[in-house]
Amino acid sequence: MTASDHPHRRPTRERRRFLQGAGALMAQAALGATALDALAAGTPGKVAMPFANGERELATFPQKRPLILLTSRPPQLETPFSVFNEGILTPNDAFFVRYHWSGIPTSIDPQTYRLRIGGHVKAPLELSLAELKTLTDPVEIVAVNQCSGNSRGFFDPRVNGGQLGNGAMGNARWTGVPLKKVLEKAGVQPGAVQVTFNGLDKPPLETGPDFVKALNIDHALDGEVMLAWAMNGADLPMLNGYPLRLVVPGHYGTYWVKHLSDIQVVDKVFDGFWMASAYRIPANPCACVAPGTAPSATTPIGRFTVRSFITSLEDGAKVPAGRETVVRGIAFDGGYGIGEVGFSADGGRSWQSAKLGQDLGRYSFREWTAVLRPPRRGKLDLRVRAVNRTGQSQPLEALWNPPGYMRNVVETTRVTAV
Ligand SMILES: Nc1nc2c(c(=O)[nH]1)N[C@H]1C(S)=C(S)[C@@H](COP(=O)(O)O)O[C@H]1N2
Ligand SMILES: [Mo]
Repeated sequence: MTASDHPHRRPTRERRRFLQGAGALMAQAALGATALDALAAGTPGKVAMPFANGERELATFPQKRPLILLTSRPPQLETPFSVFNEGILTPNDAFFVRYHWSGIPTSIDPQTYRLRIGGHVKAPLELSLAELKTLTDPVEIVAVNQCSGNSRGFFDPRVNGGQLGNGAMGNARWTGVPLKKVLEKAGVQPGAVQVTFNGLDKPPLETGPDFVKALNIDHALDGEVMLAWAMNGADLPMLNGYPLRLVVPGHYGTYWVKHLSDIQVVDKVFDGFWMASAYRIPANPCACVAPGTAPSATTPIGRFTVRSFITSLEDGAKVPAGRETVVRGIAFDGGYGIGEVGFSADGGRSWQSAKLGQDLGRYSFREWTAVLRPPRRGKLDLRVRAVNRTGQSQPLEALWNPPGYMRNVVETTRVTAV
């Protein structure tokens, strides 16, 4: 089955009306602060995550369908998990939203917007959006964006931070130019060590550290890191970084700086708060420590761990006994590509190889399907475990670290054959 075979959800009347409203906003590439409040205020429903204090409201923000509300100032929205069964690409209006500071841009004029490139370069640049789009041939890549703290709500013992379910991830086709081309135009000077990225959002008070991220120079010049202005064939939604964001394939969302406005080449390791103090993981192969303990050394978070999910059946679903049910899901990793997906219908005692779907590239979600045929009525523990092309896989017991990052335990979906 391919992405195009998936039944796409028909827009309800409500949704269509909202999208029309969002279209009007999109035309001006603006989100009024009052519009944000008014739209967020109309909560169309509630959901409950399967962990303590997991009750959440659904909220509609401009250009977004109802999403799971974590915070409204700044907007932090999670994708309802059922969306991942709609198709392999996550629709823009369902894509999750993560910000650190409430000072987010609500209106950006694409005519006056500029991207500055400076620091340890031969010729500092200032590019308009139009200049950037015509600098070189645009490139496209399908890549997963996932927050480091995706699934944090499942950590046991619990940890501080946004109590996310599994919806702080999404897969999109990104269009833009390789960062390398822009850096080459500016001319990187010998002695360059890292490149820093800053966006137009700001902390509400000047004492808060501005959200600035850095990549090592080799990574920044690898030809894959990209400055993207479109996702899934449309302008970036405002809340996903209009008019330009960094796309760092295979790497956690923290590096995917939104509303990107300033790039600096630096000749030492950047020591800003969001690199030196936050988004760091235990510096050991599992990025884990014994629950409740602290790591002795940390390092900046990097590539995604391997993950896989069942998307076609929810916990508590009923399946027919004695008949076949095709179970479907997704798998992804940090960019080596999924090699194999194992599916178990007996809590991990026996495994069958799932069938892999269309390959949209090694950074994309990979669809898988497996046939379930419960011989008799009763409860079933369905498990899914992916292995990437370098042999990395998922642990059977959850790994733990203090910030609640990189969760990738083998997932269990409990269903009943009836
Ligand atoms: N300018 C800016 N870019 C940002 C952030 C931010 O707070 N400000 N958060 C980062 C984090 S932690 C994540 S997970 C991703 C989320 O991308 P999304 O909101 O488009 O889903 O954006 C990243 N880029
Ligand atoms: Mo994140």
